[in-house]
Amino acid sequence: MKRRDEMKVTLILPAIGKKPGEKYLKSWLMEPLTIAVISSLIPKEVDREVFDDRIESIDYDTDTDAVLITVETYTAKRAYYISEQFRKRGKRVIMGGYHVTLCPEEALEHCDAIMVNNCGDNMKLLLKDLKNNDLKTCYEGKPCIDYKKADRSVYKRQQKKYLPVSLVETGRGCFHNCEFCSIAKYYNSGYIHRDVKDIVEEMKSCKHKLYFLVDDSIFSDKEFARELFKEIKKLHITWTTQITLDIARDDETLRLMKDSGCEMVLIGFESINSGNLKQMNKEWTARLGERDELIEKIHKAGISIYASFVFGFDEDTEESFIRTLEFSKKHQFFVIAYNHLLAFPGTPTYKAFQEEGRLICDKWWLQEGYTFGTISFVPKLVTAEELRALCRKYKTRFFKFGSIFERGITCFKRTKKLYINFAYWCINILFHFEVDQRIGIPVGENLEELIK
Ligand code: B12
Ligand code: SF4
Repeated sequence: MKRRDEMKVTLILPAIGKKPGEKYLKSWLMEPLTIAVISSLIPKEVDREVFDDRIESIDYDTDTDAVLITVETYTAKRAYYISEQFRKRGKRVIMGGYHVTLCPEEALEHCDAIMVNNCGDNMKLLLKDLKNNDLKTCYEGKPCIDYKKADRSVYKRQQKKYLPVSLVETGRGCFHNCEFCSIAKYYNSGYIHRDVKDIVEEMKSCKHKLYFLVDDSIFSDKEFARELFKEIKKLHITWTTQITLDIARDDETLRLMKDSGCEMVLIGFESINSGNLKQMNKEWTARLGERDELIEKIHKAGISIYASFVFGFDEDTEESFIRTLEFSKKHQFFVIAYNHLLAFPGTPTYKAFQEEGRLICDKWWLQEGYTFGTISFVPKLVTAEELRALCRKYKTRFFKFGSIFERGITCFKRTKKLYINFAYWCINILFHFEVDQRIGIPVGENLEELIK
């Protein structure tokens, strides 16, 4: 219960959905960094509570002055439901995040106010208006990343339920402009990073010794990346991040990265078909030169690769899956993602599909009965159902035990570090079982159940 004179806010991370009677998908259970960063922007004198919808029930009757909900496209349906519950009880609801920035009008139909773009200094203004009962409908943030340290105290209650990885943000945005990517739209193809000192100080305060440096493309600012890697080296830790393939063209930075404890990088290859890369405006990766050679360089530097591919572009057929699986096996990737293309609102891909009349449902994220893995557009050379089945089929092949075993031997040859080999087996076995677990998860459903 809050004191009469103090202000209290309730921060909520909505979940995507879950199958009835089952727990939330394990690999989605990372520390809720967005909530920790928002909390760090709220002055100490304001009381706060957090509900992580993925793992706990939300108390809709909580005594609070305002409810702040972060919204991604996949969580929009659930966010709107949660908002409705609070508004029915007379509480004010404010929403922010990717989906709200990309679809502000839609979000405003479901809450009292929105924050567009990053929060930063605008949080103070929002809290002042809340206190004075003068809430505006829209707060326009700007791309920024100027906080000192995420407030990790918000994880404490539920720490054991999260994956044992510390998320620390280093940068936001990316200079590229891939047509399907929400980040390109949200950050207007720009990149911003935090101060190296702040990052390192925050890393020192983290619980786990394995770090995920949250960045859309850490090699966007080479000077910054080099300086950061030099400082991280002093911490003697192990880390991973998202990067573009062009890192392999810079031997010196690649070496610094490895020396500072980087053991794996996530690279979005998206497609090995040049026509598809052209369609998505990512043909620059093909222009980098021999893709195989660059991958080899990263592996030779002692860094594993989490390779991400997207299927459903205009030249994709089953042949693309066959070739991608061969490519993945040839390079013995640590782990892969074979996702289907998604038309995220606000992206050029969305606009193109809409203009071509290829969207099966305009607002698929709110569609009744929509499940994870459902294709929301009409692909060119296969049907939507075939595309969904092909993603499942080839993921299953990559993660079958024989393939895990074979790649496990390569992993051991590439690194003798026991914890990396241990991580390899844990992740691959988890993904083996999750291929079917994630397909068909009803978006926005079964989240009031007690099993979470
Ligand atoms: C870490 C991460 C994950 C993790 C954990 C996700 C989680 N929610 O816990 C994992 C690996 C599990 C994951 C999975 C997926 N992810 Co992800 N993920 C990220 C990543 C890299 C970082 C998220 C983060 O912590 N950011 C740091 C915080 C501080 O930034 P922020 O969220 O933008 O918050 C700031 C502002 O937006 C604003 N704000 C946000 N909310 C609110 C609320 C209020 C009230 C206010 C005032 C302000 C405000 O203020 C904050 C501070 O400035 C982002 C990309 C990115 N750079 O953010 C993608 C991203 C969020 N993921 C994305 C996607 C698509 C997915 C998947 C669907 C991929 C897939 N096909 O399976 C799944 C979905 C599962 C899920 N959501 O749990 C997309 C979402 C696009 C969209 N339109 O919604 C993003 C943007 C990546 C991209 N390239 O487009 N993801
Ligand atoms: S390189 Fe990655 S982060 Fe950058 S625009 Fe393309 S998909 Fe988005």
